[in-house]
Amino acid sequence: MALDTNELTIIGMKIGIVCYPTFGGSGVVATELGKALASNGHEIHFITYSQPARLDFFSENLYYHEVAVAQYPLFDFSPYESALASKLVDVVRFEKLDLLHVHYAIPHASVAYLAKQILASYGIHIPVVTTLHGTDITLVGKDKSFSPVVTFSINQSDGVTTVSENLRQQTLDSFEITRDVRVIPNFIDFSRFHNKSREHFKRAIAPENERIIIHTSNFRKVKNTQDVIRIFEKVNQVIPSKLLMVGDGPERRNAEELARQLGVSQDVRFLGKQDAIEEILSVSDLFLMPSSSESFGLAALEAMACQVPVVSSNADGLPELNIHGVSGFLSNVGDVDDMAKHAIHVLEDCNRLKAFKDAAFARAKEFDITRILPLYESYYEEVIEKVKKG
Ligand code: GMT
Repeated sequence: MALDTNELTIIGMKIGIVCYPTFGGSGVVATELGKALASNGHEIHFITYSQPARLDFFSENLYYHEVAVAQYPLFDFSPYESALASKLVDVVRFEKLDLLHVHYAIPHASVAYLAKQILASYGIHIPVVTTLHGTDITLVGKDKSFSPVVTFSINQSDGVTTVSENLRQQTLDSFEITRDVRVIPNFIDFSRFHNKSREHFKRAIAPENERIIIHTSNFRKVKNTQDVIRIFEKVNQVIPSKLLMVGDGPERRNAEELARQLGVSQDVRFLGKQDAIEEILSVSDLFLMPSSSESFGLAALEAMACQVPVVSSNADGLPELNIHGVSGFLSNVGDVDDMAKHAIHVLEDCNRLKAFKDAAFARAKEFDITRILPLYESYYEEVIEKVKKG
């Protein structure tokens, strides 16, 4: 770590990032953040149980440390937390990290606390920043079997961020928090997410020039994927359309079943998990997100960055992203009629659709990674300085 005396900012920090390496939003944010920090000259060490899905290129500043959990006949449940804590101790000591940034409270914040205590016995005081992403607070974290640990590990972190003001407020309302919590919203990297016109792909999906509606998620209960099908069925009666369902998860089967029951399955394509999501978004006209809970709505931001307006619920942090009547529309959770009405309004007129597409893109620009990255960098510096002063 070096000090740039002109700017008085710390450059070349060594940061350990802990996250879920799968397709979930928190893992995507953590990975994209690490990649951007690496491009900005910081040394980034991912410490996860498998290679993060979007860590798909070589950079001299990026390192990956796999957490391997030993198997033993006695273990009904593999002790992942102990393996992760031991790995954190090892990587912090030998790579001489300046800070650990853990994403998602359970179990990463509590494991970071354990690692911090062990490291203190070596005389190392590693600052820990915890980023809360949503369900770790709004769903899982509130469960009595987790809440004492969640409360304790948030309070013991040296810095805590949430991805929206709503999530910050829910954190303060749901747990006995004794420290300040900073809001740093989700972001988008426009070097990847921009409209990549794929006319041949559009023609293949919508040969009669139908409108293309899209939903991407992990098909969990909170995503209300059956509402996506219900909304589509209503829109399709008025405006000939196709629906692309991207992603996979426990609710996919029910959504497929409902599409058959409502007689729209011939117009709905379930595409499963897709890496090149920006190419599919780029041929789409409207994004549906009827979630019952959504701390921020990263998938909606990715759509907006590809000029796709959003019809969503008004759950949690969504109104902080989707501006009603500008980048799309907001409705109460479960109000399928209202969402269908808004979708038809956006789609029925070409000029209006174009205006919504432009406005969605302009809104997404406000979350450009070049605006959000400095917020994380200066927060890290603040936390490192605070821990140094004791
Ligand atoms: O959406 C999910 O269920 C995945 C989840 C995660 O933590 O992986 O996403 C949450 O974090 C994203 C990134 O910060 C947010 O944009 C999502 O809104 C949030 N999901 C929910 O709150 C349901």
